[in-house]
Amino acid sequence: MSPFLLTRTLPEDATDAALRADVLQGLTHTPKTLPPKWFYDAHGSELFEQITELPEYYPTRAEREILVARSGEIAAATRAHTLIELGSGSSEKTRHLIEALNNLSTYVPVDVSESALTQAGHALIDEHPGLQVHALIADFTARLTLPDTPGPRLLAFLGGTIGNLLPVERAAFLASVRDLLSPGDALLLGTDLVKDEKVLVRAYDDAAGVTAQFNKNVLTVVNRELGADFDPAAFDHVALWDARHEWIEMRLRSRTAQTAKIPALDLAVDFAAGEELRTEVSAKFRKEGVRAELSAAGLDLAHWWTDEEGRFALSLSVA
Ligand code: AVJ
Repeated sequence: MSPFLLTRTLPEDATDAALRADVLQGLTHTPKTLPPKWFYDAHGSELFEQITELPEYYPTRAEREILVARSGEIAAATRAHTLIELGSGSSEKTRHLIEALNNLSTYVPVDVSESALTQAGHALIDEHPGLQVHALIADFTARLTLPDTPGPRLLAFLGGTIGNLLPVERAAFLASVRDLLSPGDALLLGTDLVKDEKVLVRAYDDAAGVTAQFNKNVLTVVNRELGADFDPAAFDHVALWDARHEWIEMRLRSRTAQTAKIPALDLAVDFAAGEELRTEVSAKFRKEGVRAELSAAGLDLAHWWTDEEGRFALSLSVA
């Protein structure tokens, strides 16, 4: 069997249909919203890579620190033969896990980006002869059908991306993850933790303005894909801490009263001066909250690891 298999579970035009539906829904609703998944075209993915290297953006470094320190323990606890990774992107941090998992035969990266899957998949095969990579082009928030691969399986969802889901969406997501697991399988989940408000806000409003560019890039995506005429410069980047929900919100604030046309939807969207469009929720967690959410989905928290500074956590839970 070829060491690299690629399965498309999304129809070629699914992305376009989903974008149209999300933009129509989100921009005709009060308050206006757009889901964060549309940040990640090629340019947005490049900007996100830059964010992960900013001095203010600690989550990537903190999670890597935990993976470097704990991969051996994760391998011993799971003895996984298959590693499944949701939202694998460049698979950069996953390397530490793949190297530590002695019994690993198969890696299943799941991402919406075919180019990221192909690139990362071939690089990993070069580094690990004998590793089978079965990449899935899929949206991890949709119902997933996984290839039949040897167990025990470790399903990893890293980066704190679960924080992009609202609490009800998280519950549904964790329940569907639980359904994918068999006895003996495990979930490795990355969660950013509640901390000082200034540290959190700085991580989403960096001095160099990269996060502001990343935020505004969603307007560029809508312009290109749906023929819209948003002027990104007519919006300000906003990052704020919602203490009640314990999440960071990113918004785009309209500098003036303006109207954007979206021809593909036959839609004109009015913004009042100062009106805000919510583009991202990034929830921050506490150990007991994570334990409770896992438990509600039928998963038992077995290990909880943080970086030295206690900024970010990796949890291992079992079905
Ligand atoms: C990729 C979802 C984990 O929420 O921290 C980074 C995305 N947004 N800066 C996050 C993001 C603004 C990131 N996640």
